[in-house]
Amino acid sequence: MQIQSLGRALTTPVSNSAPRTLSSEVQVADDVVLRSEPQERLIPKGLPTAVPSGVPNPSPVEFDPKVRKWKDDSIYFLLTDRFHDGDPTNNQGVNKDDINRWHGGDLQGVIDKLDYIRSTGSTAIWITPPMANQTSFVDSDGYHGYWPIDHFKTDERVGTMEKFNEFVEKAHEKGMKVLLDIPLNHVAWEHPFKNDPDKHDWFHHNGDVTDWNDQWQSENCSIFGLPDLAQENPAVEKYLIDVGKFWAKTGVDGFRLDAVKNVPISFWNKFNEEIHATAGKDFYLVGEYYHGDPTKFAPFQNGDMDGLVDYPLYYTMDDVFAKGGSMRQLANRMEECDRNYPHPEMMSSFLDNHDTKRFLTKAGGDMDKLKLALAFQMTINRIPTVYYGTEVGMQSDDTGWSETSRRDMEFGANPELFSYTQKLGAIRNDSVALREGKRLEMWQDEQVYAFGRVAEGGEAVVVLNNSPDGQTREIPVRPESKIRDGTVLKEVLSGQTVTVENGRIRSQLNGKSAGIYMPL
Ligand SMILES: [Ca+2]
Ligand SMILES: [Ca+2]
Repeated sequence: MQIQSLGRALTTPVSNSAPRTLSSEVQVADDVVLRSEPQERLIPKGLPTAVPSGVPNPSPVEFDPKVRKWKDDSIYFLLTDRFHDGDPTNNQGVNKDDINRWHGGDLQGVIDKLDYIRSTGSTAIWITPPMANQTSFVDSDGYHGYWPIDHFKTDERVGTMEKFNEFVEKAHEKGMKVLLDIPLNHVAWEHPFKNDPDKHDWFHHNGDVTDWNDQWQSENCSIFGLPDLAQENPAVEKYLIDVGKFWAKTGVDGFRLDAVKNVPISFWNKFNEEIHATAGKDFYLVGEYYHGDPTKFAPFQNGDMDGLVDYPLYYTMDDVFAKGGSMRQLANRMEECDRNYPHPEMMSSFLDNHDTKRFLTKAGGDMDKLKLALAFQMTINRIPTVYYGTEVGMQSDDTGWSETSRRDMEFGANPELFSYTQKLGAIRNDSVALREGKRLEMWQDEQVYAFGRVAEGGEAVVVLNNSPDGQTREIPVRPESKIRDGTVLKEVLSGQTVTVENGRIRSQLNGKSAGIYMPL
């Protein structure tokens, strides 16, 4: 969550949303089998080990989402309220003419579109928090999910807990993982704990953050007056760990942890350790740390957080691909990030999200810039996250972009771009080199950047031309590569072939385009 996720003042209260006790865990567990053992409890009933007929399977990558490693996945991130309205009967206060109000999207809508999501090439779905949210706050609604008023129940506008369980089970049946977004920094203004005299010390009382560069303020002050939880209080720590265990037991495959910067790292170390102990070491814990300095990220991955959303790389992709900066800047940033991140392959790359202007808008609507950036994102050693609508060219407004980045999904808006996104997804899913290979620098100049991906089972060479004009480079093969003179490489986006000569790959690329070369 970033500042733009928030509203401005208090209005309509949500009725009697007292937090449930953890006895609800039993209720949640009804849809899963073998509840006696924590690890087995996480395996949904009827999980297939092969691709069912009629299910789009874009790749030979391991189908079973409980077996497939997260580093082999790619993530589709959607705002449930803005994706698809599959059940109009749960709509309350819907006003689709107002970008800040509820729009009616729900878990049934996501279930209805599972085949669509899978067809993009994505193998995991990150949804915004489904917890019960404060209805509204002055001129904004809690449609985004980051104003929890009860961490232990779903929001009825999003769907029942039974519907949530159905969503997780059906996503798994189609070979997709579920990444659940959880806000643990704060609660909504009207959360019943806020005015409970016994819970005064559950919150910080230091006013709002005024200096975002002050780490003490970031952790101990409020964001727009949202009651800021005191995670250093053992009772709060236990409560939030119970929240995590509650949702882990629904069978989801990981958490996206909101506002990591606003909570002490000591809490995250404890929380993540406990969740991994409950849900297994492969349960993906990825944090939102809003910072551009890669040196800040290592302590989290050296603790028990598997990955973070890669903001340092995001800023550089923005400078280079959207704004036409030098490819040397990108190469330098990749080197810096990979040197500082203990596990770069577990970091999550992104071009845009619900807290940023959409990439295509920053690129002035230039589709070739978006395609080039997507090609980079899908071929580097990160878990790629695609924000809903990117695949059909959705844009924000230049002003008011934080809200307009969250417009209703426009299915089918740009078939050509959709097809290109699908192709990139399939190329990544089909290639063990692109998913798991060691990344090797091969070439950098102002316009062109090239790197290799080398794995036991294959390799790939990626060349990116950021110039508006066509470019040709003769790129030396790395000694670590099995590619030799006479090796025929196929450029898998165009289908053209090139033969390696004199230890070099001759790459001819149109302006703002990518080449992904693989041995035939
Ligand atoms: Ca609905
Ligand atoms: Ca805080």
